[in-house]
Amino acid sequence: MARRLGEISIDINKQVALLIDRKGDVEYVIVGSDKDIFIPDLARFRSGSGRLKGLRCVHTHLHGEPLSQEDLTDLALLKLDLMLSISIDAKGIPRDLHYAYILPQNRLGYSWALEDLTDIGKLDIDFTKFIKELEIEFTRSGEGFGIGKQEKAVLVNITTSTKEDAEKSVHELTELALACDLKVVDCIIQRKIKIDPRFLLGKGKISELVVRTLQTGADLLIFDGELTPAQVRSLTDYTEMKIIDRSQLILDIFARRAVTKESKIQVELAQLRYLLPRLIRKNTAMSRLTGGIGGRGPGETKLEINRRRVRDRIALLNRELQIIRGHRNERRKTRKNREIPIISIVGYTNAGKSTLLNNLTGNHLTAGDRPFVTLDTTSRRLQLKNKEAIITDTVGFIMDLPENILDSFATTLEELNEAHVLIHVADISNPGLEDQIESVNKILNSLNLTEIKTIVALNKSDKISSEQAQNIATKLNGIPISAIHPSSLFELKRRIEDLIS
Ligand SMILES: Nc1nc2c(ncn2[C@@H]2O[C@H](COP(=O)(O)OP(=O)(O)OP(=O)(O)O)[C@@H](O)[C@H]2O)c(=O)[nH]1
Ligand SMILES: [Mg+2]
Repeated sequence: MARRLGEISIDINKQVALLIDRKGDVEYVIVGSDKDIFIPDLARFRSGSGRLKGLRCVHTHLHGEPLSQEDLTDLALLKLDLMLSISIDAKGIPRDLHYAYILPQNRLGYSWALEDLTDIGKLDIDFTKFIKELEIEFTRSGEGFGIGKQEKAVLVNITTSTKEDAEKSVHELTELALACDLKVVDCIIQRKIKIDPRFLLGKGKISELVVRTLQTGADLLIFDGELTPAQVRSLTDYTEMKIIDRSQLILDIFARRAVTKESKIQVELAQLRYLLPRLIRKNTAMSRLTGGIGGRGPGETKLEINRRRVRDRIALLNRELQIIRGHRNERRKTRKNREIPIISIVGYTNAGKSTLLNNLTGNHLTAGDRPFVTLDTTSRRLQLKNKEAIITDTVGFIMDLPENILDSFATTLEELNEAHVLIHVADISNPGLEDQIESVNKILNSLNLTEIKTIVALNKSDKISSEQAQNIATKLNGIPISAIHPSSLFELKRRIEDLIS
């Protein structure tokens, strides 16, 4: 077959390639140029997580060159079993031979193995045995893909800012992924001067990424940041992987945590708003497949209906929210008539807001070392020296809170307007403390809440030395507290009393 390929290649002065399956059947014959080949879409062939495509590419090279960078990129991106080139001499006779395959684990920094043979006659592999053993090794390095229920994720951060910022951001993304019950198997950070608008990464980096997902048996890639619908599509097409972004991850956590009717509706609204522009995008691709030019294909009609359904659902949910809020407004009015001061706790997620409310009031709201435990606003009575107040716990904030979430929770958060005092709780032990305070302030600013008297409570000060805590408190003009030690709340209570009397 190699001889025949050589004759044809010389005749037409073009590379010729065969894609051969595991049974040895030729699935494709591809004619390229004299320097390269273009492999068609192989989406119909198998390739689950951590699995190879089941196809090997055997092709001719006309100028005695070894495997090209593009050959190796194809190997990785298409998850081919093997990429093999045969050099053809001027008479079309096969001479030396090069092949490469993806390694189950990086070896000496390389993600693939390259083999060169000076003579095609020396080629001696039992391919069936070879590929079986390779896949067994993949299974092992991916710790048995498909067996555990927990999905595995590779995190990807592409940034134009500093390495430290990227690392902090990835650390937070890891927490978010854990909160979604995902297992983080790898993190990739790439700093760039300019980010490619279509794929975000260079081709070489993407193929490296795909190899890493193969090696670790990962099921999905999570991009740190928000991807446009077009980016999700081109990345999905290119890598054949499930791609999600940070916003989607946050939406997912909210969906898992929502307990009350109100928060469930708010989260569903946020999800639908996130989905809507993406549905429209899919529509164009669909109509290309199903509809004729200018005509309304069946697929298009169906998606029109889907879009209308989404809009109808959004309208319905909005009406339900109105009703729920009506009830709450009543309650709030009675409170207002009695002129009870309201203190609202705000702050970054996981800062200890619920723990603080519990210890100030002797309540038992759910607290936990995960982001977004609290989604609902809860009010409790707070007995001060000679006054009674209402204290409320709210949903936590996060850097770059997705717009859809902020919109959906806007009305809940507007209630903060009625607060006489805000307690801004921040985690003093977190290396990102100042960034977190700033992003909370940004959100407070966008909600027009900067006029309200605010106390900065620097929580978890038990985790650092008291000297350190005092220094930070002076610098940021806050009160160090430890919500788990009620005895540390004395100063905070005194300040609250001062502000509401
Ligand atoms: N060491 C220490 N841990 C604390 C302190 N306050 C809270 N924590 C812990 O921090 C974690 C988060 O506390 P929560 O009260 O749930 O935080 P939150 O701000 O309500 O978080 P979300 O509702 O998820 O946004 C929990 O595991 C608490 O036990 C503290 O003063 N010191
Ligand atoms: Mg909470």
